[in-house]
Amino acid sequence: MNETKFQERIDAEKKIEPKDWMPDAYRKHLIRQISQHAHSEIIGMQPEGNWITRAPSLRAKMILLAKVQDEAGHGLYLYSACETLGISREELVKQLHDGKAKYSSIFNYPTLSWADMGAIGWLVDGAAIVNQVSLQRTSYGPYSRGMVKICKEESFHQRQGYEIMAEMAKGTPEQKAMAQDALNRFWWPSIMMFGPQDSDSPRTGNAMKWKIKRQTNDALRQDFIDKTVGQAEVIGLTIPDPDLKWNEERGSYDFGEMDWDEFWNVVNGNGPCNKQRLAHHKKAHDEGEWVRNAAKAYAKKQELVAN
Ligand code: BYC
Repeated sequence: MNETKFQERIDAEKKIEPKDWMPDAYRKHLIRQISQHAHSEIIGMQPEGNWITRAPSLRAKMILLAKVQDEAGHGLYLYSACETLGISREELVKQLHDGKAKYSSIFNYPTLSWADMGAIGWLVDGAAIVNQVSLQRTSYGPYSRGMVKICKEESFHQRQGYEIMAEMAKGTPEQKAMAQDALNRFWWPSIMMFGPQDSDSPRTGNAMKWKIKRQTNDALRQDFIDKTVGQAEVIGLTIPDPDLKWNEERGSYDFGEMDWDEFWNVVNGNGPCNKQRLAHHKKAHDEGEWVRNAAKAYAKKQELVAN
């Protein structure tokens, strides 16, 4: 297969599978995106893991534990999908530790109160779903199939977050204020998850041509905002954007300017928690070395027994 045939296949909505011929640039683009997605799931366990020991009830603790475990599972599906492109898990983790691979900007913000668990589930998982529902139709087979399973679990996550916010919003004035404060802090970083504006997004051109991305950053961001504003209204919370206004003509909400300096600062490693998140990952990785060695030794033994 050559590049023209490859593009024809993409245009005909046929999936590309691991053993199919693909241009090197397509393979590299996918390795970058899928690995960053995997790292986001794993690093994303940290801000929520922070609240497992302080959940306000046994029920809340069980739900949060299950959610954080799900995120680990999502990371594993995504690392596996990425490995089908011919890169090892060790190399992927090394790229994360060396700062070569990114992970979602959102996880570089601290979680200061229990309401932040609500805001993350509602907004961060909500934003992730909007992106991932679109990625279910991505052109690379293993990534696309991984997204189907991940989206099912994400909808449960989104609802658990919204439930926390709804409960707190109808609680005492202090609880409602905590929920509003979490929304105030997480709103802008959540809509930044969709990446830079289309005019400033160097990867979008190829991603759309190869149908890796099915919608642009701005289209997905708009979709998320349009879905979420009404949900805030239902529970009596206010989206912290004075420019947010329904635009009858577009059939969508207009919204205010994001702080792009803040966005790039966080993406480039200088957000409030970047150093802490990476240091924690490295420490956990080092401490887990004996587990990886034991697993490898066991696999080797099984291989010897089988032969
Ligand atoms: N954060 O040309 P662009 C979750 C980078 S986690 C950091 O638009 P692209 C969850 C971008 O990588 C959900 N970096 O790039 C887990 C690029 O840099 P490089 C995570 C960002 O790839 C636990 C540069 O900026 N979801 O579900 O076309 C608990 C230029 O950007 C960000 C995914 O990863 C950002 N926000 O578009 C709860 C989805 N935005 O690589 C929830 C898969 C941009 O050239 N990924 N950059 O050095 C994607 O859909 C796309 O990669 C993005 C960016 C929309 C993120």
